[in-house]
Amino acid sequence: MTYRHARPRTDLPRPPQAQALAGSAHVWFDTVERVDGTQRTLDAAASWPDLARPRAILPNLPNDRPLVMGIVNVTPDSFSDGGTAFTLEAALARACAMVAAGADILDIGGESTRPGAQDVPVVDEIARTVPVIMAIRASGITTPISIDTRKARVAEAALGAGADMINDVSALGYDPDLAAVAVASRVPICLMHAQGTPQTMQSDPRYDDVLTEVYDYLAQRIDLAVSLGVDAAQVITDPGIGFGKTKLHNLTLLRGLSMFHSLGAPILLGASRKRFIGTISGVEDASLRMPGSVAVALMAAGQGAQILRVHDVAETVQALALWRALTGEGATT
Ligand code: HH2
Repeated sequence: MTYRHARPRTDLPRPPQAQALAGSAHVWFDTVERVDGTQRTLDAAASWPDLARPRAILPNLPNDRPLVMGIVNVTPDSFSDGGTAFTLEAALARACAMVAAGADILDIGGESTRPGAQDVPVVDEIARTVPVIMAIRASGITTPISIDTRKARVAEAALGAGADMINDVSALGYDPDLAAVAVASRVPICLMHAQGTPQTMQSDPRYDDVLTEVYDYLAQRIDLAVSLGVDAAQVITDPGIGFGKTKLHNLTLLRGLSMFHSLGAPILLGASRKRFIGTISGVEDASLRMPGSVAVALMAAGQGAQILRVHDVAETVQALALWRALTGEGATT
């Protein structure tokens, strides 16, 4: 297997041979590292035009800057904010505040997938998420909504209530019917890597080479989705930070994140408030991990990630506004 890794840069001015990384207005590359076993070769960016091609994300959203996806967990037990948006009123208020703070997408979830979490029955997950989506739409908010679920029936109900995208942390591995929902609705679907299930994933995660193994897995899941009738242009990929990964696995994936552009799909990254941020910064309380989360979001932005899934929308939007002003072509004028 040969891996192509566009080396991301944001410094200015750009040399004439610079290419926009996956259509980014801020991240560019002029070199692609080709890795085949132990052999490493450097190619000019122009040899690989697919790496410069803009990715389709969601209609009416820009695809040349990182989008901020605000997390609304309608759960009693999510790892950092469980119970804080568990009523309809609280979830709606959270969604409205995130939109006012500049969220580009809202990700509504009714089942925690934190390590050790138990499955939530379909009827309960629908009862948690669908009224929230309906209330958001009834309030006049048109911001695209993603439904964070592994289950076909939940996705179907959420799309019927006004959701625009499916976020499946099992990458079609949990519910065999979910692909058909994506095919029929034609909405974007995020396929995320996880090793194991939420019940088992943090017991002893192991990889020989985490970057290439996660890459290979996502490539296989994209192929599977396409074989089931999903349009490749619908697929969004996610390396699954914290899902069956140690601190070192997470850091390796973050450092190598831009390699995932060669899968041809937009990259979604969900690192917000996760354990490795607390471990590295010495902050045990997950709700206090905003600064570390913003640091990781900026690192991901610098690698051309298209969607950043975060709890702290206002802070991330502010950080990205500065990052955008300091990078990108417009920054020179
Ligand atoms: N992480 C979580 C949930 N959904 N979806 C994607 N695509 N990527 C992620 O990294 C991701 C995700 C876990 O975070 P959170 O929703 O805050 O917690 P919980 O699962 O406990 O509700």
